[in-house]
Amino acid sequence: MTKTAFITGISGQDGSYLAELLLGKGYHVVGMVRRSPQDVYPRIEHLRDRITLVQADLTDQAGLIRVLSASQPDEVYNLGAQSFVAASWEQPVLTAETTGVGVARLLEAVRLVCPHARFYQASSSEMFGNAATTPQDENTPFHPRSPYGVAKAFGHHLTVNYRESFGLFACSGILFNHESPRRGREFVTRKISRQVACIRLGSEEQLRLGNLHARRDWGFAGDYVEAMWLMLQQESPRDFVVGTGVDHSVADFVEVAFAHAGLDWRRHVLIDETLKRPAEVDLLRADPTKACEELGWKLSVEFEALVRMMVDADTEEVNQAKGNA
Ligand code: NAP
Ligand code: F7E
Repeated sequence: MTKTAFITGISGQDGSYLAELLLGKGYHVVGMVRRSPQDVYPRIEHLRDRITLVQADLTDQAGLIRVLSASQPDEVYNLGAQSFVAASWEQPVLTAETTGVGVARLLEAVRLVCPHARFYQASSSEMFGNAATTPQDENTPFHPRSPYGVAKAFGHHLTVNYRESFGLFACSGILFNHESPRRGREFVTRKISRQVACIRLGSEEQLRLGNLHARRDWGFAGDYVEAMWLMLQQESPRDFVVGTGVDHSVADFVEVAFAHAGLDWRRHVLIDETLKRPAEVDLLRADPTKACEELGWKLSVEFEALVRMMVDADTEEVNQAKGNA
């Protein structure tokens, strides 16, 4: 029988890759989007005739109950969130409402409407924040450093709590940074790849960045949605850390990206103090042993290949835009 998967945040980076993965496995995919006057969702336009889109918002309880009742899913993936860490200091209450309390609304809707559905919560390495130990695994204590990290910690604990309280098949995936050519342009990797493409093609000269010393564990988003799906195929619900196990600095990303375009980054990068965060997370590195051993999860793209993939995709996109102008 065809299974139905329900995805919040389908218009985002991960939502688009997850929808492709699930369509390939024969699922009926229902994606939840916020109402948009343009009715255009660029990352999933190529899938529009194969998926069902429904309109609702993580801040609206009744809407979540309505769309889950109508779709009666077998699996629910909660990827919707205000996901930009820097914005969470400017909009802490919105971030709490969407990224934190939104999880409570969705879990309540699942409990009331489709309690047998399997539930995936998109938790984040930002919950570790100022972590006492490196690398971080499923037992590392949380010390979030941003309103976003705090909201994600609430969502994580509530997911575990609904599993323990109501017996829901609810899993929390603690995912480290994952990137792709579909990454939002405000995140540092895409900001770099996009600007390198513009500099390479002569339409820009400078790239303004904040803290170049921060270190992250960066992987390819296409690999990480596979881990989400695998978590919901297990016999029992559990939580998993997903990452590459290798960290790099923002400066490393800059260097590889500019070198790939045949440019010297020192001639183009400026430090802008206003881009530094009120509280930084200096270092995150995953210990993905449990995901590798128990889910059989594997990486397919290494760091340098990821950087090159993003620079090449942006070069093509910027080139095309110039041609169309
Ligand atoms: P993304 O590209 O920013 O996508 C976020 C999605 O959430 C978008 O589809 C957005 O819709 C939707 N959304 C925002 N506010 C909403 C609301 N009030 N109601 C319903 N939907 C709403 O994020 P991503 O990189 O794909 O990440 C997916 C999830 O994983 C997020 O929860 C993120 O916090 C988490 N995560 C990401 C990473 C990473 O490195 N990418 C790592 C760990 C965890 P619009 O298109 O309408 O804005
Ligand atoms: O920042 C530094 C910045 O915004 C990475 C989200 O997907 O991953 C992501 O959160 C680092 C930080 O990602 C700029 O200070 C320097 O140290 O790309 P980012 P993030 O904050 O790690 C986690 C796992 C999530 O869950 C989140 O949803 O880069 N940095 N200069 C900069 N960052 C940005 N954005 N822009 C700069 O100019």
